[in-house]
Amino acid sequence: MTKANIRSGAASLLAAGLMTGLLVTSVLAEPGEPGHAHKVFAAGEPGDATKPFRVIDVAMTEGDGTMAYDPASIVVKVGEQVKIVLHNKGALDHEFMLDSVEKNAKHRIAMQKNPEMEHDDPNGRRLKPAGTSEILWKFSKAGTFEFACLIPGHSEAGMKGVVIVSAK
Ligand SMILES: [Cu+2]
Repeated sequence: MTKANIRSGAASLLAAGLMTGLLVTSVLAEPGEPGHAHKVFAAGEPGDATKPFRVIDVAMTEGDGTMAYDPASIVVKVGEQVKIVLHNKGALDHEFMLDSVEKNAKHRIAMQKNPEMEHDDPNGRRLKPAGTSEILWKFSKAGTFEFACLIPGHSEAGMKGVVIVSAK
């Protein structure tokens, strides 16, 4: 193989890689939004800080073989905005993933394969011990949703809760 051949081989590999990348991007993107992956959430949508919101503090706690959120249930009206202020009061990392029961169940299985999976999702947080974080959320859909810690064993130990979004 001459040098020129090697170079063109590398170039076509690069081109193939770029094309694969483009293909993946176009599959993820919404129609009419090239390159912009728009995530759809089960439990509503990220909130707007310029609009009114209610503040709800949620503690992440550990007991004797148990883990929990306090409160473990939140009731809101459809369309309401809530700033959920999370406080990790335990000695371990904990998560808060706000989603449908089905999506959290799938995500929990993925976490079993990769427990240190990093999250950077508008609907979820992972907190270190003594950590705090906030999620401003608009509950734009009526229904019953779940918040859960998807770190293996945690929701099984009790670390899950429900959000009931009532119709007006
Ligand atoms: Cu946890």
